[in-house]
Amino acid sequence: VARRRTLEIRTLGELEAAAAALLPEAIRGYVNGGAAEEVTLRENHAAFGRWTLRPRVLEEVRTLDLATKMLGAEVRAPFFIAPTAYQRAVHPDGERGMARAASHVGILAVFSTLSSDSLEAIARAAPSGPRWFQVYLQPKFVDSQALAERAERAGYSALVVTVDTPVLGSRDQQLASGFAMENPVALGNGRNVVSPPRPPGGPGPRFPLEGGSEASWELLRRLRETTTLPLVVKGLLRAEDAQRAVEVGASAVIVSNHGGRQLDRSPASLDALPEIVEAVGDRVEVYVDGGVRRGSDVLVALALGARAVGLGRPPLWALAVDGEAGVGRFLGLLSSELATSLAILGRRSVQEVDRTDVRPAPLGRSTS
Ligand code: FNR
Ligand code: LAC
Repeated sequence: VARRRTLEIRTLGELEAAAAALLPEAIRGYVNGGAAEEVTLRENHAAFGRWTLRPRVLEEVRTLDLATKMLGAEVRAPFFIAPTAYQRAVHPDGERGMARAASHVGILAVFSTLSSDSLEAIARAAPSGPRWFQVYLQPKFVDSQALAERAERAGYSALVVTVDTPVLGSRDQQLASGFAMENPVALGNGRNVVSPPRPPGGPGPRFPLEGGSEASWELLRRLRETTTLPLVVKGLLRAEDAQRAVEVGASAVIVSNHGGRQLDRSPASLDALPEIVEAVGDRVEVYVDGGVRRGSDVLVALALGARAVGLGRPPLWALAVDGEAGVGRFLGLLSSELATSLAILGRRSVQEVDRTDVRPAPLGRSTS
């Protein structure tokens, strides 16, 4: 299949199609697949269609400002690259290309414990960041601590602890495509870094999770005490969990269902956002990821109280299509869509967007 020239790509939808046309089936199944029947995967995007944006007219919008701050650091737009594993599986530029493209335009990128390049190599590729490191709690706490220390030394400015993955979800599409989780690309952070365990097999009644981590609120508190980096807790869908995360010292939370890859029938991330903003939004920054595909989606999330939104699959599609240049193109596209929507909404700055800018769509409105 011929690669499409990136410049011909005008929307994230076209990017998805271009990536689908060139990725081998197994990699496509891994990237695009969700858990089980993929109800949550579909709902993630559909949830945005349940809100309307309310334009304000004749506002002075000649200069548009997309910049905001995330944990005190200036970022050029209120969206970031969510952590995704094994980026070299989609393109040889891998995490280093992703880091360079994001850093070039001042967009935050978060890198996974399961990166195909080492966290140090990623940092060297784009020394100026902004850049955070995502931690999967390891079976032994000392190994999680070691990852945290390496990230701190390499200049990452926050730790994102993903807490929604005691075991990987049942990924029907991924399995059907033939993708094997075991070592698809060399793990950049070392052979002893483990991925969350695969779902247990065999008849019950007891399922020891081989290679599982002793994740607990107490361990999160210990991690908090052993690092000077701010802690961001990723993968929350309930107000009471967000409260506990703040109690153990999180500086921010990411409302997320892992891109619909974990528990099918868990709520769309956007649907869980309001209760979490209500519970902790006055104390910590709240971000959300899952299903963001348009500049107008970003505005809806901001209006509902998110400080910024993460994108997981779209930057991978961009990387697949044209490596580092593709990611640059993707970031440009989303920024320009966001600026367009912001102007027509009648807001000069993304920081001015508030709850009055959205209203629930009338029931029965069709969603995408
Ligand atoms: C992910 N995600 C993820 N999250 C995480 O904390 N660590 C990881 O290693 C990964 N790996 C990963 C791989 C792939 C292929 C995907 C698609 C996702 C979840 C990711 O950070 C994010 O929560 C979702 O991808 C957001 O949903 P969208 O933007 O893909 O709809
Ligand atoms: C995934 C894991 C690795 O979603 O986070 O595939």
